[in-house]
Amino acid sequence: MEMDQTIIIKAEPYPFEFVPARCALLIIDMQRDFLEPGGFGEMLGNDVSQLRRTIEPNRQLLAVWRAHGLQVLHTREGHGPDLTDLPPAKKVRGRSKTCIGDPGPMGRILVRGEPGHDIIPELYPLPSAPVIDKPGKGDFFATDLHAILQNRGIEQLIVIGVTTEVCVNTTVREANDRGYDCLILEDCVGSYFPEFQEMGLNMIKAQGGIFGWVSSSPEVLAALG
Ligand code: TIU
Repeated sequence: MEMDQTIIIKAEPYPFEFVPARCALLIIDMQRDFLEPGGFGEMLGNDVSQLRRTIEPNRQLLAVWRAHGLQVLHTREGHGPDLTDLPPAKKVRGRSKTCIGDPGPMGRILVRGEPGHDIIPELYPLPSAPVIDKPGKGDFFATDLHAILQNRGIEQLIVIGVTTEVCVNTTVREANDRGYDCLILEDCVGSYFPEFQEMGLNMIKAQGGIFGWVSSSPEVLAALG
């Protein structure tokens, strides 16, 4: 399979056509604090197993994507150690006793440089892959992501990561408004809440694919060969 040829993948609401060389794999916020037992997500009472089921399909897809020499970008949600980029409204949201910036089970919660903020070892970025650090839920807000994608000739995104209804949905909407086609892989995105997983995907593919397409990693792996 030539990576500059168009590939067609079975997807909803209709097949997704893409040119791998112009398509990046965007891996959203697969961070220890969201996914690991004992992290921030679990501390808030969330069921991390709902996210952890995405690790193995993501790992397999990442390995194949890298083997074809295709582009990968990783993102991390978090804030600088002085918290100057943390809106006060975000800090106090949830009225939790422990909030962003406070000491947590894996260092200061969602602070750059702390163990819990980093990406899980199973999907750790190669030194050559851009890692976008972002203060918000959307990957495009207050980051260089759009410029990086433009500079690399990327027109389409395969989006994987967590969580489906929060950072994945926000990012797909931002990407759609900037002119990118987005394919979301349902086995590679996760929500702490099964009903939000289902509806988060439905919202993307409804109305003729209002924000993008939904498929699964086996379809992409089969197409790449
Ligand atoms: N990455 C991401 O989705 N951040 C969140 O805060 N997600 C929640 O579901 N809380």
